[in-house]
Amino acid sequence: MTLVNSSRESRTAQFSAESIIRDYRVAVQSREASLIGRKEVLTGKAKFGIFGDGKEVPQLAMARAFRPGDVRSGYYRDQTLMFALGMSSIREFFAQLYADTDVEHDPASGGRQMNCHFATRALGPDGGWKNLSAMYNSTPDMSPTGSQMPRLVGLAHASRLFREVEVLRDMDQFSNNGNEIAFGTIGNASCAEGVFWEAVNAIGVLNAPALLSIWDDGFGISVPNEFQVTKGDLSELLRGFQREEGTMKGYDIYTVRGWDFAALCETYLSAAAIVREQHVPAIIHVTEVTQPQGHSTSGSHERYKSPERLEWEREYDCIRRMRQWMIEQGVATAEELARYEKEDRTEVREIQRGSWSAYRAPIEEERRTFVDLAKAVEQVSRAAEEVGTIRQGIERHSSPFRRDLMRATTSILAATRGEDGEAVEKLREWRDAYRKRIGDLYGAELHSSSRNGALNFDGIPARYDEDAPTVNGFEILNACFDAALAEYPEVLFMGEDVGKLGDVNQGCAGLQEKYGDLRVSDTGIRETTIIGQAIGLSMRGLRPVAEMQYLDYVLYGLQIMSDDLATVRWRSCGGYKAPVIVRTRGHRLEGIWHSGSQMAGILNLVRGMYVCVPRNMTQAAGMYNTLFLGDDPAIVVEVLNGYRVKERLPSNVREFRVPLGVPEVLRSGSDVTIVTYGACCRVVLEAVELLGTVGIDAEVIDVQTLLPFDRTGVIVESLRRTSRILFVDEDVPGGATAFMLQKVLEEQRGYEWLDSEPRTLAAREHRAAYGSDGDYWSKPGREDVFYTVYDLMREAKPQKYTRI
Ligand SMILES: Cc1ncc(C[n+]2csc(CCOP(=O)(O)OP(=O)(O)O)c2C)c(N)n1
Repeated sequence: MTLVNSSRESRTAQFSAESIIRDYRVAVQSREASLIGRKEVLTGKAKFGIFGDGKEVPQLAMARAFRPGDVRSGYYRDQTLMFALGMSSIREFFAQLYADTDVEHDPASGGRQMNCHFATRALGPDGGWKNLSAMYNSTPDMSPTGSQMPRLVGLAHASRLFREVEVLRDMDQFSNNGNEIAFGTIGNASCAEGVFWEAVNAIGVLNAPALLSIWDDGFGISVPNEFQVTKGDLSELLRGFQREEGTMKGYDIYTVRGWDFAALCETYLSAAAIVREQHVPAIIHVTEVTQPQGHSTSGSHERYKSPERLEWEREYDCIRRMRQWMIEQGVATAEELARYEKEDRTEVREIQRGSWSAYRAPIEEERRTFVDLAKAVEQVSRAAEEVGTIRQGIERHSSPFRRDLMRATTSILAATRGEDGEAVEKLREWRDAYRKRIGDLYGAELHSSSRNGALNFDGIPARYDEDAPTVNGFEILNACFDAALAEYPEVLFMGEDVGKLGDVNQGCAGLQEKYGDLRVSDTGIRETTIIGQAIGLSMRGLRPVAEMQYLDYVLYGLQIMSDDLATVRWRSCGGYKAPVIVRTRGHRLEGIWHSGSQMAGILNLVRGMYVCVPRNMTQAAGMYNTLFLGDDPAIVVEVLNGYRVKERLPSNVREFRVPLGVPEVLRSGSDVTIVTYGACCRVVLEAVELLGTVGIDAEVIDVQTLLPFDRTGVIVESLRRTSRILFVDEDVPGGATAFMLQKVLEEQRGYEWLDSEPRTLAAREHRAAYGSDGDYWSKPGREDVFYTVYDLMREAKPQKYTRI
C-alpha cells in the first residue's frame, strides 16, 4: 500500500500556474454552489439537497487523470469532477436542484432525480449511441448506497474486451483499443455494503481497469467508521486485495489525504497511467475528507460531531489548504485569489438566479393561462366568489408548482359542477391537455421510444423443412445463440457455468470453444455483479446476455435489476440505455429453491424491463431473436423442465421472431378461457383434454410475455366469446395471476363480458416441497385445473355438469 503525501516529488511542479488557478476556481465555484444550494432548500425553493462540499480538491486531481472515452460510476458527492470536466455545469446543477423538467436544463434526468445525481447523455435524439470514445462519460447516478458498484464491474471490463477480443476492434465509437478507465467513487460508509465487496472482488478477478476512489470523511451520516467496517480502517481492510510486486493480479492501493492537492495529483496521475496501460485496477482511499455542511439538508452534523472534530474540519478544509499551498508555492498571491473568489461567488449567484428563472418560466406561463381561464369562469359562474378565492390563491402564491395549478383547477371544476358554459368547457379542456402533457413529461422513456424499441419488431413465424430434425429443447437455444454470436460481435454470454460447461442445461454448449472465453464466459457466484457487469458492458455498446442460474437466485440480482437496470433509461430521461438480456430458468424442478416461480415479485419490481415467459425453447429462441434486435432490457424465464423435451428445429432459427406482448391461442374452445404461461401451458393443456371428456370445451391462451401484457386484446376477445375466465400459474395466490386478472378485467374492460366470477388458480402459499408428491401438492396440476374449471361450469349449469 502506498501512502502518498506532498513531500514526495510532485507532478504539480509541471503544471502551469494558470491551470492550477483554473482548478482552484472550479473548486471555489463548486463550494459556492453547495452553499447556495443548501440555502435554496432551507428557504423552500428546492425540496432536498445533498452536496459535494469537502470533496472538491480530490476531484480536481481525479479530473486531471480523466480522459475522453473514460466513464464514471459515482454518487452524489462528485459535482466538482463533473464541473471540472464539463460533464455538468452549475446551471444544470441548479436546474436539477429545482427539479426542472426541461431536459435541456437538466440533461442528467429531466427533473426526475434528486440534485447531484449526475449523468451525461450517451444517446442522440434518435436513441442511437453518440461517439462515446470522444466524450467524457458519466453513467446515471442512483441513491441506494453502493449501487454504483455493480455496474462499475462491466464498465471497466468492457475495456478489456475491446482490447482483447478481435471482433470488437472496429467498435471505435466506444473504445480506443481498451484504453478507457472506469472511474468509481463511493463513500466510506457505503463500503460496509455487500455489493461493495462483491464488486471489488469481481473487478479483481477480471483484471478490469477500474480506478475506485473512496471519499472517507469518517462517517456515514452520523455513524462513525468503527461501526461501519472492521478495524475502522478501509486501507487496512483492503490489504488482501493488494497485488504483489511484479505480479498482475490484484489491485494497486493508495492512501492519500483529501486536502493535499499535490499528493492527490501525484496519486491520481500515476495510478491512472498504470490502470490505463496495464489494466491493473486501483483503489485510492482518500482520507481526512470533510463535510462542511453536514450530510444533507435534512439534519445538522453538529448533533453528532464533536466540537474538536468540527474545528479540525474547518482547519483541514481542502479548499483552504489548497489556497495556502498555492500561496506557498507562489502560484498566486492571497490578493489575487481573493479577487477570483469574489468574482466566482458573484458568478455562481447569477447563474443560480438564471436557473431559477429558466425553471419558473414555463410554469409562470401556465399560471397565467390558468388565471385567465379561471377569470373567464368567474365572470359567468354561480360560484364566482369561490372561484375568485381559488384563483387569487394561485395569483398570490410566490411560486406555485404545477400540482397547485391542477388542484386549483379541480377545485374550480368541482365548485362549478352542473355549469356547462364555454368558459367551464375551456377550463376542462385545458385540464385534460395539461394532465396529459405534464404526465407525459414524467412518464416518457420507461421503455425505448427509438426505432429500435423491442416492440417495433413484428413476429416472423418459425419455418420447418420437411425433414426438420426433432431435437432436445436446449439444442434449439444452442443453435439460436450460436447464430447470434456469429452475427453480432457485440453479443456476449456470461454467468455461472456458462463458459466451459456451456451452462447447466447446455444452451451454451460448445460456444466458448467457438467464440473464446471472453465472449462466452464463466463468472463467480455473484448474481448482483453478474447483472451489474452486464449493465456496465451494455452501457459501453455491448450486448450481454447475463445468466442467473435459476429463477430462485434472481432474488440476489433483483435489487440491482430493479434499482439500476430497469430505471436506466427512465431516470436519465432517455439519455442512457442498458440493453441487457437476463436469461434464467425456473418454475418447475425440485424443492424450495429449484422450482420457484416468484413472477409477481419480479414483474412488479422491474417495470422498465420486459418479462418474457416462453412455454418452450422454440418460443424462447424467438423471443431472444426479437430482443437482440431491440434496445430494451428484458428477462427471459425459460422452463426448467423443458430442456430435454423434444421440439422441431426451425430452419430459420436465426431469423424467426416471437413478438413481445402478443399472446398465442394454443387451443380454441367455446366454454371458458384459460390464461396461463410458461410451464403451466403443458399442465393446462393436459387438463383441457380431460375436460373435453366431460363435455367442456376450453380455450387456452399462452400470454408469452407478462410485460408487455397482451398488446393486441387477444384475451378479452376470447373472453367475449366464452364469458368465463380462469388465470393459472405457479406463483403465490394473488401473485402474477392477480396481475393478469387486473390487466384483463380492468384495463381491457373484460368485466363487461363475464357471466361467471373470474377465477385464479396459483400454487399454494408455502414454497414448493421436495419430490414428485411435494411438487404435486404444492403447485397446480392437471386435477386442480380440471376441478376449478368443472366447478365454474357446474355453478353456471348445475343440471348439465353434475357432481363428480
Ligand atoms: C441502501 C441505502 N441505505 C441507506 C441509505 C441512506 N443513506 C444515504 S447516504 C448514507 C450515508 C452514506 O455514507 P458514505 O457512504 O460515507 O457517503 P457520504 O454521504 O458520507 O459521502 C445513508 C445511510 C441509502 N441511500 N441507501
